[in-house]
Amino acid sequence: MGRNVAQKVLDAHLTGGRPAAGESVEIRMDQSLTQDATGTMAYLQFEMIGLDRVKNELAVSYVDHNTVQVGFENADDHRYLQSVAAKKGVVFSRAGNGICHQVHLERFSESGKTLIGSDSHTPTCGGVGMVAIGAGGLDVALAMAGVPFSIIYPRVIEIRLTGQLRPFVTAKDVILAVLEHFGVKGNVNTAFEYTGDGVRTLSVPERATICNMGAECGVTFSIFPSDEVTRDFMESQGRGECYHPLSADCDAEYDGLFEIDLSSLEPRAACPHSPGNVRLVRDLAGMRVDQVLVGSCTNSSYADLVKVAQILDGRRIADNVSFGVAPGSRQVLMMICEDGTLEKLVKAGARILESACGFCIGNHQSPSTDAVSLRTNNRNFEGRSGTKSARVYLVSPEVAALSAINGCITDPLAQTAVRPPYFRMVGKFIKDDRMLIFPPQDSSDVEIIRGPNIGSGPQCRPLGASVEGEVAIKVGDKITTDHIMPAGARLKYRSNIPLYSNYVFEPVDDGFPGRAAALRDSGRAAFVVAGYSYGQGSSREHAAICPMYLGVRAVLALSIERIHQANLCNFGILPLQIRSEEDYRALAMGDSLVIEDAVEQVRKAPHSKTVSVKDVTNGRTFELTLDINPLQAEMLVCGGRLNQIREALK
Ligand code: MIC
Ligand code: SF4
Repeated sequence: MGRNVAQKVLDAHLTGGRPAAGESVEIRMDQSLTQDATGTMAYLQFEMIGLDRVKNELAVSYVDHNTVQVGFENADDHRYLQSVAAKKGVVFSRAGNGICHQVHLERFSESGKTLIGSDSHTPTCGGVGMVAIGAGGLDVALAMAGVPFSIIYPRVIEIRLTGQLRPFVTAKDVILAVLEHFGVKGNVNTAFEYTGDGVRTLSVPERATICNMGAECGVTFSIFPSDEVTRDFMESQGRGECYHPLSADCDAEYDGLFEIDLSSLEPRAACPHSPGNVRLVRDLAGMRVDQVLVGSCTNSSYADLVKVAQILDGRRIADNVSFGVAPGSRQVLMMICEDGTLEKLVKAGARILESACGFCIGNHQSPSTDAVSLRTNNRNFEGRSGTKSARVYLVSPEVAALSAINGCITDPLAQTAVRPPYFRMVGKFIKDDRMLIFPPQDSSDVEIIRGPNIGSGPQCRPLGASVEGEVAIKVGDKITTDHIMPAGARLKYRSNIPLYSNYVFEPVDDGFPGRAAALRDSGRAAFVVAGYSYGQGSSREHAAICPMYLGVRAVLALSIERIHQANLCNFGILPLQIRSEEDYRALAMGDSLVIEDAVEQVRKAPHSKTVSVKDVTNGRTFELTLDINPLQAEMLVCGGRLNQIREALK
């Protein structure tokens, strides 16, 4: 039987397990990336593992999230990251060099390779035919130590593209159509593979936009074949040797099919407050907008900004709109400086923002109260912009630019005032890697610099014979990691676990840290009860580390998203799946729960898939699903993956 592209890359990197959908397998990860907000913890944990140098082919540490530097904390993080990178053999991408996914695509991606990154949008590099997977910082630290990464071998869904996009219809509209169809939940242990004649009509940055937002569906990764378009892109980056042709066998099989006719697609928008809440732009046309922002790892490529500038050329941003543009990388910024694009943007009234995550993570540019904000990024969770009452719509750069001129959401297909922009892929990008610092061969005299913001790595306690405690919070469906561990103004505490823990569940219930810590200090465990899709969104392992620090020992949820489920195991928190909505309703805040014979039950879980929990308050015993592999069972018993590794090294 033939193999598809996803399977070919996975199988070439398989180090353990059977390559069949649903099986637990181990994959060798060639490359790794970290960003600063997850990176400090990743390198603190890499240090705890005790190796002198990284062992994978390429490790890159980016600084792109915390670049606002109000107070000393961000800069302390940067200094630590730069010094630990030099010490451990990691390439360091300085603040100002751009957003990790954009820079990695431009400067390091290689078709047919595997990449693990401590950021959920790592799959962006699937645009050149990489299996690129987002994970928690500890999993990336382990990959840097040469440890294979465990995943469930995904079922591969074919997304067949036919036809060609019409003017003003974009890659963003393709992925929004995918999100409309698949939604933001229920796609775990799945990969999306793009096929069909339409593929060759899409440039690499367009393919990258599509792979980037596959993360919003919750898939493990998205992938395109590697073809002449990929070759031209690599050559234009001066890296022709990183192109390797890759296509599916003609008799390759898939686990499902979704067809998109690019020619009949229309512009779309993801409406508040979920990337899965997709509607046609034409149905929203006329809505007044207060803010328009172009940027983020989804839509900040050179092509995106050139097209925005063409639309704005000779025009002016509407008086009621604040318009900002953040180029995705220093390369993009240099390109738009040279070709006149920057001038067009500035003349139209754009506020030029740093090449960084910035507004996307709520670090700045929070909209005004009740504002409508149109953005080209990938997430519009409530409050993520920094303004709880704001309504964020996710759109293509083209729709953003037109709406900025008109002051209201504009359907590009229903207007004739502005001609469609045109972009032909350039033959040569500016290649200037001077903001990358390559590690010295001999780092024996490099000193790791730890300012006061650099705390220590996480310490977890082993699982007790039985676990007794209380439901310290009960939440509903689609609780994102932004709800569990807010970013924005709190992002600067990422390197300090005790401090950051004071903000666990802040947007939902700010009394939680106090209640959980009181239980912990009286020797009892805290339990979290949740609905469907708990932990969707980012890869931030702090959403597991900080609850662990506060004494949470189990999350009981109707379903838990992939990366978060792995992070919970990594930090010794049992990810228990509630089997029915009736059981969910029966569990109340404040209930006393006991998991008897916890160690024994967890050790049996890889086979039994079951853990029983007694609710002492209402006298019921619940059977919950614990879907873990034997490695995870042991890490839960040891009190997390780090304890397990250190035991093994003894
Ligand atoms: C995000 O887009 O939510 C982030 C911020 O990039 C996160 C990582 C983090 O929380 O640091 C992600 O996507 O994993
Ligand atoms: Fe940065 Fe936003 Fe991309 Fe996350 S989604 S990596 S915050 S640009």
